[in-house]
Amino acid sequence: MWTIYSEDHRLHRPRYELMDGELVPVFEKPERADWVLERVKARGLGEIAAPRRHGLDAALRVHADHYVDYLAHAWRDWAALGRSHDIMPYCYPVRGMGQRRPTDPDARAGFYAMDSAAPIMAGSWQAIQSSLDCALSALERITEARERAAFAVCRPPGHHAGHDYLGGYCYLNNAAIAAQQLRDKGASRVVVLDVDYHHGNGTQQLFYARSDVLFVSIHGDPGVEYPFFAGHADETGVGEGLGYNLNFPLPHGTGFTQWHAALQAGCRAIERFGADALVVSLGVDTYQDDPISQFKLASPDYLRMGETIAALGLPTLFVMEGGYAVDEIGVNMVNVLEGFEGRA
Ligand code: SS9
Ligand code: ZN
Repeated sequence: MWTIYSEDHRLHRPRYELMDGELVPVFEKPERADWVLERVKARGLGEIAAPRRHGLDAALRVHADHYVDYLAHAWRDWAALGRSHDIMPYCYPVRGMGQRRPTDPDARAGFYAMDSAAPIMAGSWQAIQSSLDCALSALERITEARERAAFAVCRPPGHHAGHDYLGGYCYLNNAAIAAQQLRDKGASRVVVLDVDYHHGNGTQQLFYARSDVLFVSIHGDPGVEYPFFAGHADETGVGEGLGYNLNFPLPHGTGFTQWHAALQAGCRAIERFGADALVVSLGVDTYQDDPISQFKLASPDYLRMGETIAALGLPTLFVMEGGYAVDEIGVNMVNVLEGFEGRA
C-alpha cells in the first residue's frame, strides 16, 4: 500500500508538556515519524509519496471556522507580544463560563484547548496543514486510484481535536476530516475505528449525533486514564446518532487476548452497520513499553490486529495517531499494515 509522508512535520517540535505535575520534554516528537518511515522503507511496504496541498475546505466541514482561524493565527498574535516560548494555555472556561469568544491571546489559548498537551510554536500551523494533507492525499489513493488501502503518516496526530478545540498533541482531526470527506464523495456509511490507547474524544464528539458515521474506540478506561471526561461505555450517541458510538474501555494491564476480544466485538458491530469505507485511527501506544500508556500488547500482536481489520473487507485508510515507544513504533505500526496485507 502507499504511504503518504511530508517532511513538514519537523516544523512542529514543541518543547514541554505537563506530566505528573512537572514540565517534561514532549513525547510526541519528530523522531516518531522518522522511525515509522524508516520501517516502511525497510519492509518495502510500497510507494512513498508527498501529499498534495488541499487547502482548508475539508477541515471546515468538521471544525468551526473561528477555531481554524485561531490555529492559523495564534502564533502570529503570540509572537507579536514578544513571546518566544510555545503557546500553552493556563486558564480555561469551565461550567457556566466561556460563552463569549475572547480576543486576548492567553484567553484564546485556553478557550480553544481541552488541556495543555497541544502547544503551538512558529512552525506548527504548517505542520498541522501538511499532516491533514497526508490524510487527504492518502484518501485519494482509495477514492481516486481505487486502491484497497493507504497509510498517512500524520504528525501531529488528530483524534483528540474536537469541533472547536485542540488537546492531547492534536489540532485538526485528520481521521474525522477524512471520514467526512468520504461521505462528501459519495460513501453513505463510514466507520472510524480508533485503536489508539487513548479514547478519541474529538472524533466521538464530531459524530456523536450522527448515524452515517459509526465511531468505535478501544482504549484505556477513562475512569483512570486520559482523556478522563469521555470514552465511557455508556456513551452510545445522541438523537439520530444513538447506537452509533461504541466505546470499549479496558483496564490498565490489558493484554492482547482481552484487547482482541474487544476488537472482534467492534468488528461485528461494523459488519452489522454495513459500511462502505473504514478509517482507522492508528495509534500503537497500546504497546507494552509505551512510556505513557498501560496496555501490554507485544509487537507480533499488531500483525493480528491488521489481519482482523482486513477481514472486514472494506476500503481502509490508516491515519497515524499516537505511539511513543519511539524505537518500536515503526515496527508496530508497519506490523498492522503488513498484517492487513496478509504479508505476515
Ligand atoms: C500522561 C499525560 C498524557 C496527553 C496524552 C495524549 C495522547 C495522544 N501522564 N498527556 S495519542
Ligand atoms: Zn494515544
